[in-house]
Amino acid sequence: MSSKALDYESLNENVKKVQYAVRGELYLRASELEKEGKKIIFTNVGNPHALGQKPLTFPRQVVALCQAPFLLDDSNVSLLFPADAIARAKHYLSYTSGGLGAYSDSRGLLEIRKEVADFIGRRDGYPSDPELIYLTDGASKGVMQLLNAIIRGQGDGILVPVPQYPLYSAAIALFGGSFVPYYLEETANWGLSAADLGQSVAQARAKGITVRAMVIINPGNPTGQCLSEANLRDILQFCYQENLVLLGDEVYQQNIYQDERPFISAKKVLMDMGGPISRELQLVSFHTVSKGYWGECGQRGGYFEMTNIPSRSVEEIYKVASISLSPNVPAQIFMGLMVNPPKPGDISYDQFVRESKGILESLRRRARIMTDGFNSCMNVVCNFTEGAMYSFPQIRLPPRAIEDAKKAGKAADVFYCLKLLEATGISTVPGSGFGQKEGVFHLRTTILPAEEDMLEIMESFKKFNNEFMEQYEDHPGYPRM
Ligand code: DCS
Repeated sequence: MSSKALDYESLNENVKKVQYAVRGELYLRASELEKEGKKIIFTNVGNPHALGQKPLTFPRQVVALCQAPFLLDDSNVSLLFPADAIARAKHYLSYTSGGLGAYSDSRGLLEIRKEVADFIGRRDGYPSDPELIYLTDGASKGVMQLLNAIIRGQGDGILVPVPQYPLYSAAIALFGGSFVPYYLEETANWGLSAADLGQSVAQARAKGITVRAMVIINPGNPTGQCLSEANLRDILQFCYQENLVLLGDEVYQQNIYQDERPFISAKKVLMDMGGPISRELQLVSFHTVSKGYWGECGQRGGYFEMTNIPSRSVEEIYKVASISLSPNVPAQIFMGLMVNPPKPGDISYDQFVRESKGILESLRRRARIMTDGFNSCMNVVCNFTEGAMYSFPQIRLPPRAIEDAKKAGKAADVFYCLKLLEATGISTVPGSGFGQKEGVFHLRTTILPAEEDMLEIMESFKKFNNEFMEQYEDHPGYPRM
């Protein structure tokens, strides 16, 4: 009998090739254990509200009113909602034709794109054009739209940092392109060098691959580093020389936990450089409502901004966005609120600042507790989480542990993470899901568990880890790192 199109054997091979570790084997096992009644600490996804983070009040008030506009006609509305939230909801509703239940333009509502452009202008000190800003269902959809537009076939390569967030490897596989890794240097705090970049491109070209674009994740996921201005300049120069589009994933721009390297956007550095590069280098930058102190992952709101992309290509990207009709309209409003939050003097301003600062300061303390905790463990070393939402400790697995993993038919880091999960309920992602140098093992955890639980979690991690290491070291207790 001939196979049917949705039989596994006859599926699109690109679909089968996709791997996505953040919801992979560890996550599935954790879900099973949870069903059996074990308490699981889900640190595998950067999903702050799932770990207890409370939503900011003002944006939820505005969106609640937009979702239930009849409340605006209720005589009690001003007892339940502050006047600035009411005014803002009316303002947003006046932009839509039919409220939140109606499709918007496929690029998103123009007025919200203008709010985004104003935000970018204030942030970078250079004007931004709302016609070059598209709103999306989370940053993921934007990244996929752009990769889809760039990748023409297997001969097209995309330069991606390793370790990387697997959206990139997965989407490149799905669209049938080639993944071209460039390695971040752990001993240099996950920095990158232009020389290594050149080598990665040369190696890909030797295999007949046309490298078309380069991805940067700043601040990094899973690595947590913040790129310096000098680093960004080198990257831009490199892309210019090599004729690459730069895809700047800047979803963690609000998540900064040190003062030495504040977030600087690739767009600002490009504009600061001036000259031909600033008018010619093609750059697309991504942002989201899922991260920062918003953490509104479930709302699925994002945008991308295109710089130096010719208008015919912008039109084509618009056409493809139109196939999905419209990005989520409630999410667009979250985006408007994120880029244009309450201002000094507004009724909701103090509360907004109190809530957002509270979240950010706590994340900063948690980043420190986690890094210090990991560094106090046997055979574990961890760079400080300068930004983003993750810790990415290196786990130096003894040879006998690696052998046992092989016997169990598991990658060594998967083996370690599964044992950690069974022993402690801590659900992490093995480093191999993000790409690893040969023979080097990591795990990724978020820094998102509640602050009051953090010390206990790190204690339980340490107890498991040190017992594991003692069990597998040939000379237990020596050497310790
Ligand atoms: N880019 C990076 C670097 C991310 O880490 C994520 C989400 C996204 C884009 C996409 O986010 P949205 O589509 O929600 O805007 N990070 C995932 C992760 O590693 N854990 O949780 C989600």
